[in-house]
Amino acid sequence: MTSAYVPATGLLATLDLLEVSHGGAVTHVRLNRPAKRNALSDTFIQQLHTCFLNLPEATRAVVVSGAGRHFCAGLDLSELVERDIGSAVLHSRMWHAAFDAIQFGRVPVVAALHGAVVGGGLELAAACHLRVAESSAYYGLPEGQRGIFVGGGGSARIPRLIGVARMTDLMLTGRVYDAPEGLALGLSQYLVEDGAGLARALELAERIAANAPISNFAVMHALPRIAEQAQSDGLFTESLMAAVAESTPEAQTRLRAFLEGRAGKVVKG
Ligand code: 1HE
Repeated sequence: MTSAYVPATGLLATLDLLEVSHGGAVTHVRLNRPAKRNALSDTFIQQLHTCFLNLPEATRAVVVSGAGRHFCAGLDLSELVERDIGSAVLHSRMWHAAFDAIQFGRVPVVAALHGAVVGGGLELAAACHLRVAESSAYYGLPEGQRGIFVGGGGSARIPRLIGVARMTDLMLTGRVYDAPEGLALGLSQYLVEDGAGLARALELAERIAANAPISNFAVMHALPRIAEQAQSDGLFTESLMAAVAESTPEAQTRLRAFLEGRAGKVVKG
């Protein structure tokens, strides 16, 4: 499936820590620093940010994967030199901006995970909208052992996936979850054999890309916000979002297609 993908040109092609390619409406962003297990240097974070701010107009969904034996080893520890408090806050905020551009960007993002998904690598995976894990994937937050704390949005995003108690356990004890545990706990939504993750993620992304953009937007932007609202506020937000989506010409076209027997039925997977 990846063979149909063509390398990005222009700005995205200049991002040397990423390998970006396009296959129609799906863009594949591969973390491309395998010799360092895709450890996230400052430049790497900036390139990810640039990439997600500059996705082509035609992109409707993205897949993020990692080159080499691991998805991502997290923060590049070699850059963790002494920082004063001000620059440490700005460093963390740089990660937040980049990962917000993923979570609250224009299109849904599917992560294809294998090997180590640790520290900032897990924070990156948590900023994506769906996660497909290969059997080799494992999850950890070694920040506790390194004498630091999460700074890439993990404390806000990971408990929303697995709960505060499980994140506390990962950080205090250095516990590592394997791929089946990750599936059961909600770190991934899909579990596939080794080597099958990227193809599955691309297939899901293609399915996502076929949805109406306004529906995908609502899922990405309204769902997490409604989850944080009081129920009555959430219900009101839902009504507004539903009304916006329903009133688009694309919704009208799609509804008519179903009623006239021209659209697919919901069938068992
Ligand atoms: C690195 C990093 C890194 C590898 N920063 N250089 N993250 C961690 O604490 C995880 C640290 N890494 C590991 O536990 C292991 O490297 C792995 C389990 C991910 C992979 O093991 P392995 O045996 O495949 O590779 P390796 O031999 O350990 O590493 C290969 C090279 O990558 C080696 O460099 P080389 O020059 O000796 O070849 C490693 O030093 C280098 N490398 N991981 C820098 N993380 C916003 S806050 C986020 C806070 C965090 O993310 S803390 C968690 C950091």
